[in-house]
Amino acid sequence: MRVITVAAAQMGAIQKEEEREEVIARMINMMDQAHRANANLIVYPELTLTTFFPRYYMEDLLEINTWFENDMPNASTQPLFKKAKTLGMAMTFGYAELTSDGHHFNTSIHVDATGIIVGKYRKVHLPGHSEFDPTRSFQHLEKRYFKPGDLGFPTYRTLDGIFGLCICNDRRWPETYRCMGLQGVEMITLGYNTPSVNSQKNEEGRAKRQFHSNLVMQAGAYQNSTWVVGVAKAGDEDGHDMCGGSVIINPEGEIVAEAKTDNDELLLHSCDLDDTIFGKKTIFDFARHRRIEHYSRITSQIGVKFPPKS
Ligand code: ING
Repeated sequence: MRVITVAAAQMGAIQKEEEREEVIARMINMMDQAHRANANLIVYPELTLTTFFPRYYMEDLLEINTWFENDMPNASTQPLFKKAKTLGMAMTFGYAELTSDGHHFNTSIHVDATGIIVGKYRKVHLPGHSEFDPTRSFQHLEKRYFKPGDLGFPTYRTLDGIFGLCICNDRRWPETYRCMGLQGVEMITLGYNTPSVNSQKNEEGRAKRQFHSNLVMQAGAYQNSTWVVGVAKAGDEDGHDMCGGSVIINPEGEIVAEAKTDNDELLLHSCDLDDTIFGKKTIFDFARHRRIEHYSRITSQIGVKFPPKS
């Protein structure tokens, strides 16, 4: 038995004007709640510290950079790191990272109970677009504000297991999970900011979005025999509704905990990392079953190449 009590800390809406300090206070409040429930690890959403700013079209780099963190920890997040260390709580959270050499990433980190950053990931699959798109009911400018991640899909050993990170749109791509599955990952933590409607297909509403969000995480968990913790930033941000529905999914792909509200809401579940072993030793024993001689398209081809017309 390698049981970890996981707290999935869904965050309700963060308005554009909300200061980081206010958000950190909410995060600390949830960490206290998680500690009272004897949690070892708390998982926060993507871009936890601010509103989902890629919905806004900006041109001025100084304005854009106000949404980014230069260092981590920094003055605003230090209280969160200090609280976590005091409580002996590990945490993962996402933020907009501006590197010292001027690169912008959508980043997530895993901080262990002693305050050491043991895992870092930069979002690889950036959805949306880079220029203002008047045909969309709202903008989704991640390709404008972030560079694709340059760290690959790392895994790392902590809490007596093998952990990995991904972020939001990454969860929709099977390659994400398999790259970590091929490293023996036992728990993947991810955050998401998912608008409740499709900006290019208004009839695609929250129910369908929630279905797709669960579908891809459950598949990823099952097909790699790993736990998946998916945590939303939810609710109405300045008139833009975001899906909630944070979940904890076991290595058989079953949802074992699910958020009921669109507010700050803590999900708790005791996750035994040993529950990943059976799947990895049987149906998804990659070494025994995979036939990589037939998979070359997956890394040699970016888009579709159609078969010849007869
Ligand atoms: N948000 C959304 C997500 O992947 C999206 C964007 C939604 C893309 C639905 C495609 C379909 O959940 C982020 N931040 O990636």
